[in-house]
Amino acid sequence: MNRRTGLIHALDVTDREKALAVAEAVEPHVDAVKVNYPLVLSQGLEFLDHVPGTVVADLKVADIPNTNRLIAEQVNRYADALIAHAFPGRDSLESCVEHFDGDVYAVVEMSHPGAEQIFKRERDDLIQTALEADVDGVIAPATRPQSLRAIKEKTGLDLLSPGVGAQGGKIRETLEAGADYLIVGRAIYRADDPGAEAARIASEISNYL
Ligand code: OMP
Repeated sequence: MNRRTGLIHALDVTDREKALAVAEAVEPHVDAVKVNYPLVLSQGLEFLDHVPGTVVADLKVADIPNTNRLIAEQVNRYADALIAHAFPGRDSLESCVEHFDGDVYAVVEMSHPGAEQIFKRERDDLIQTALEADVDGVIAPATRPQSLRAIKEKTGLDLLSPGVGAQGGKIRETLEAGADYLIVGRAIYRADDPGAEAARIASEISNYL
């Protein structure tokens, strides 16, 4: 993905008109729009054809290699990047890398409090799996800048970081810890003026990149 603003909007909106309006409004200020199950399940994969700019399909693909292949082949037509879990293992992740035409990003530590239970403990193995599968970047938490720093040091890969805003992560801390892109959802799509809020966040990011 080409970094222009360092901002990715998580369009976790299920209403069609609202999703279209937000996608249009944020487009000048973001490097990509990330879509997740709430939007894909409510509007269908075909809806992604209406999202302007670069589309990241956050389907957190996490299955056996053959099923991952089938998923990647379905998403190829609709998205420029795909998010997959590293925990099913190297063969599963490699299947995404092999069969998805765009960038593949692997989740190595999640941002929510429950991720302390398993992800944090297994992080180094997940990083190793991501590196062996030759992914294009990793997803790591803005809610834990120390983890971010360690993940950046160990991978040297592009780091896409969710958790700024609604989950408590801070823009400056996250970028200083090594994030290359911030993934921001609710702080933007719930704002009175999502376009203006995306512009404001992109401008703040530009101070630190
Ligand atoms: P907000 O918390 O509303 O800014 O949204 C964050 C977005 O990032 C949502 O789409 C989450 O599903 C996603 N996300 C996380 O919040 N934490 C993670 O550890 C991983 C992701 C993700 O893979 O994008």
